[in-house]
Amino acid sequence: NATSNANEELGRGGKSEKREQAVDPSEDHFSVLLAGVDDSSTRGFSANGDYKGVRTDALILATFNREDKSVKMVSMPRDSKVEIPGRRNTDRIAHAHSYGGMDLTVETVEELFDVPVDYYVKLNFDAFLEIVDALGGVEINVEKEITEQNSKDEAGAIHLEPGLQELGPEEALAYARTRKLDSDIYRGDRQKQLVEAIIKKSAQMESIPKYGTVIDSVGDNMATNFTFGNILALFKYSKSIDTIENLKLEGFDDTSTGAYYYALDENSVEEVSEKLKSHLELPGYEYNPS
Ligand code: C30
Repeated sequence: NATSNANEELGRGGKSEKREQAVDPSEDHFSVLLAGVDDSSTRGFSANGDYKGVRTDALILATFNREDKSVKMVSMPRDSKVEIPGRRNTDRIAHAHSYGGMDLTVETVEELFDVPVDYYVKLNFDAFLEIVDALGGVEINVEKEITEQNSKDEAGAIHLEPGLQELGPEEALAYARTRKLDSDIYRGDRQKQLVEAIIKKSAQMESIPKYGTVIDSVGDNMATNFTFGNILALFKYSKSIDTIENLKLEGFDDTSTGAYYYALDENSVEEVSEKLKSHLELPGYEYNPS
């Protein structure tokens, strides 16, 4: 079965250490960590296999509140200086994956915000291309003119003019990767824009397009602890989502050690953490949408 290629539990099992009980995404509020890596499927793609040296260039934590029909998303810049469980020194958040795959990445994000990460979706360029293709493109408001390489790293192969438009797979990937135009912080904003567009496009689809084929080809390039059943339920759930809010993680460039880091503003981390906890309605927290 092709879906079993993508379905993969974390080492910790189905329940986050920060939960009393495992959540059910078709009933409970839940969180998902989205991780994009620059890696190929040639050696087999999995949550924790062949992670050495592979970094998460895109890392977004999304929380879903069923009653409020809302999603909140925060992007963690890849150079964010954080504590990685089990490592002596602080390091870039993207390195957690290169030391310990998704297990360690999930743990690192849970410690950063003190919130449970219930699910993860890890994917590479190929899976991203397949997903956007299956959706028939995604609608994005491109703010600045972009000239970027394509998935085969051919320089200047993708050119985007500013304006609201439908992006095809290669264009969407180029949009997700563009960094030199401004910075990794703006790149994170573009990635959140893409996730929002993917959710909105899924919600508009009558049925899951070419689903068998998509899962077949995506399976080798994606790993997730969502089951096939969860994914079908989420596809329906996407139609009920009313609001998607982007949270910003503030910080500043830090070259004090000679290497470049993005030093996170502690108050901002705390503020984001409180918002996520309340959105998930963790024990002791209530959610009051303002
Ligand atoms: C309902 C639920 C549960 C979820 C809904 C949402 C869903 C299901 C979404 C599905 C898709 C997902 C999970 C998306 C999440 C995240 C995204 C948007 C991923 C897309 C991209 C991806 C697969 C991986 C990350 C790719 C990134 C950000 C960078 C890699 C630069 C070098 C050295 C130069 C190089 C230069 C550029 C573009 N490149 O690309 O090119 O390796 O980037 O910054 O490392 O490289 O620097 O100087 O050689 O040319 O400037 P890169 P770099």
